[in-house]
Amino acid sequence: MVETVCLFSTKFVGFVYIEQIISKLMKSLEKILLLVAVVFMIGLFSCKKPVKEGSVNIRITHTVDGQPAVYNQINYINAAGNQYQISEIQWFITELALLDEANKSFSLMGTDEAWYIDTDLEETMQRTILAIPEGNYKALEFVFGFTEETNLSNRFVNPPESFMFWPEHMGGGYHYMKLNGKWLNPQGQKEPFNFHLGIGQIYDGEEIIDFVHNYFKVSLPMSDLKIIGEKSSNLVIEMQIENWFQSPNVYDHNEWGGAIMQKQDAMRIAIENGHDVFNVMEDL
Ligand SMILES: [Cu+2]
Repeated sequence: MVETVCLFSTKFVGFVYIEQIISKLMKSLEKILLLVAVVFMIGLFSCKKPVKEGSVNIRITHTVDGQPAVYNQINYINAAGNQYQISEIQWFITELALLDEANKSFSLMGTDEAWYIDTDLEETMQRTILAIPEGNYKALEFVFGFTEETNLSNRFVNPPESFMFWPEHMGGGYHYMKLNGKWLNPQGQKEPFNFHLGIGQIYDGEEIIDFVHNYFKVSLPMSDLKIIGEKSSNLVIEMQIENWFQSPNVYDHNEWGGAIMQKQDAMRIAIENGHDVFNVMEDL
């Protein structure tokens, strides 16, 4: 009897011991499975390579006949034969974007953003855009001025942008550009011109019967801009001032006078001439 009890208890102890081993093995197996799962997940994520990003620095330059513009001197002659000078240029770029080789557009500014450029304010003449996906880009695109949807009155509350307002009764919103200068009139006198572009008006006599949104989209081909991760590339957007006045329409200050904000015909030919005003170069 005693023996049986002993035997039983030995068997019992042995059973408990095996159970403990199995339990330990299970726990180890669980740990191994967890480890395998973690390693698998890490592997999965590391297979998807993170997109490398580079940056681009964009500088604006204004030129006349291929040379940097010189201000406040009657030193230029346009296609119409007007002798003229440039005093200052203030203008807006919106919807700036890069176009990649698959025609996919990468936006360089928010839809509610505008880049104000002013030849008297050096800090407005360049900007750096970060976090551009690595790749080859074939064109730079932007809107000259504002689209109808974004040209909203009172969107700028502070100068200098707010100084660009376009009078409400002429269509509101903002000037796309103020290109101010002087030309020598037929009497040989210096006369100021405000070559201002924005919303045009269609008149029936004195009454305005319609508005014209004169903005245009610019697409500037580049010879393959490479954005390389953690590196900065340099682009220059050039405004070739003389081209506002020459092709396809010869713009004559004597014909249009000093103020054109209420002359849609003058603004229309300026906008048509705008097709080859801009140029982009890679600054190596
Ligand atoms: Cu104006």
